[in-house]
Amino acid sequence: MQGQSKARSLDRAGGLRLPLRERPVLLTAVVESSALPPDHGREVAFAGRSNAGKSSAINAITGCAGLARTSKTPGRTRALLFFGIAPERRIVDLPGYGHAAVPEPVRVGWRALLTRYLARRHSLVGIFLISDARHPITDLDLEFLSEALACGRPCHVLLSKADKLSRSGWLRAAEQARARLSGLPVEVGVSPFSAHAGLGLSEARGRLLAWLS
Ligand SMILES: Nc1nc2c(ncn2[C@@H]2O[C@H](COP(=O)(O)OP(=O)(O)O)[C@@H](O)[C@H]2O)c(=O)[nH]1
Ligand SMILES: [Mg+2]
Repeated sequence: MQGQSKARSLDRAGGLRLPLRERPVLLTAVVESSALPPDHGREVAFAGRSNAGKSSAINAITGCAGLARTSKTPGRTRALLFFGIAPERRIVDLPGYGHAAVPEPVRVGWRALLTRYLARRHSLVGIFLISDARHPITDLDLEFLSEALACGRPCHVLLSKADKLSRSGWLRAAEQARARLSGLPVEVGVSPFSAHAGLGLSEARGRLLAWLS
């Protein structure tokens, strides 16, 4: 399934090389642990609240518009979406948390799936947490990060939609986010990001490739 990769241009950032598929593909959408794809190779997950900009970040970072569908309706992604971007290399779009309209039993199911995934998945080598630059890092974000770090997963925060702020606005947002994360047991980097304007894009690609290489 993951054959025929052709080198594409994501490898410019940081001089890292990874043969990327010409077209990343949706491998599978998973709603229960038993359906996870084989746990070998490496994968990087994108987490965050519903509507934070996860799917847009995936599309921008892979340079593949429309790969992860983006939506103005929060809470649409109800499964872990696995995208193959190179042989044995995957990106995972995690279900967004914090959407009030999701019924409690569904939410409990997601939590259980996510907890298990974070704790047990050998190929999970890094996590981008996407958080809207216009809003403070939420308690749910902190909870997620604490859990992921406790499972030994390196995390990096992308402050999304930075194009909606002035430069001084996103610089301040990054500073406030760093202060908010300073109590975590492991240092978590914070970068302003815009899927629409390309801000922070090559840095994010460099980090993705470093994790996946
Ligand atoms: N201005 C701006 N809007 C964005 C950006 N990234 C995402 N959005 C918008 O935010 C909404 C939610 O984005 P989406 O990627 O679907 O979020 P997800 O629910 O976390 O996957 C959509 O309307 C996007 O167009 C960005 O960098 N800049
Ligand atoms: Mg999404």
